[in-house]
Amino acid sequence: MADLKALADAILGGDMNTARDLTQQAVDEGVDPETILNEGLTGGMEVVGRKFKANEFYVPEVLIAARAMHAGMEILEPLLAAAGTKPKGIVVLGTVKGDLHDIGKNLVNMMLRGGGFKVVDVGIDVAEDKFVEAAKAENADLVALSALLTTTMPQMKAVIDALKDAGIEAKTIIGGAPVTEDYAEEIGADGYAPDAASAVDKAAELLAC
Ligand code: B1M
Repeated sequence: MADLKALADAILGGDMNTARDLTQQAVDEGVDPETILNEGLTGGMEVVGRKFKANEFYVPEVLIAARAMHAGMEILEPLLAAAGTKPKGIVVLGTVKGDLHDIGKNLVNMMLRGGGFKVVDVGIDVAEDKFVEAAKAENADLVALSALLTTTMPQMKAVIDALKDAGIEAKTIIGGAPVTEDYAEEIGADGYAPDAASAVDKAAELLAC
């Protein structure tokens, strides 16, 4: 019988093959894909996020857990799409113009996906007009900005201003090593998250989901 707790544990342990097998088994046994997602994959990633925040997990463990989650998601995604299951929200995510750092951004991407959000990753060195374009095209609920350099932080304000000028009502969240809660307030961002796991909590808070 499908064991979603074992699936969550496989995610936590980064066991990609077991995660894939248990997801397939649950699907074959007729378990609702959304239940498999919420109790198995997202359930596992939630614990990963908590451990990461508590410094019990480090970047490699998170990456390995995310890889296991992706193995399950590959099976579930077409089924969820066919069933018309809506993500918790649509997030446009990128590293701002002039900044090539993407490791933190990619972690945020994985954690948000693990948390049930659809993420449109626009990449690195992304100018404000590209964020605006993507937010419009995707009908984004949230625009998430990463910056690792003190010299590129001001670009976050440029993006937020450009979104406002374009009349886009998506919420904004910022993060990255030099960024602070105070800076988020100063530039008019709706939220700040110090790490990838907190980004999921903040996204859920901002989108009330
Ligand atoms: Co660069 N670099 N780097 N670098 N680099 C830093 C950031 C730096 C602190 C190193 C230092 O001098 N001690 C320094 C910045 C100084 C400053 O501005 N105050 C620096 C510099 C100066 C530079 C260059 C200018 C160096 C040069 O060429 N002279 C250059 C700039 C290039 C550019 O971007 N235009 C440069 C280049 C590079 C590499 C390309 C070599 C490489 C990037 C590779 C890559 O990303 N693919 C690199 C790296 C690896 C680093 C360090 C060593 C590590 C960054 C990292 O990936 N950390 C970094 C020093 C350090 O941090 N120890 C450094 C791991 C990652 C998981 O953490 O990205 O902080 P982080 O993400 C965290 C949180 O910040 C948060 O969540 C993540 C984890 O939970 N977070 C968010 C991030 N984005 C978020 C978004 C959110 C929420 C949370 O919501 C949307």
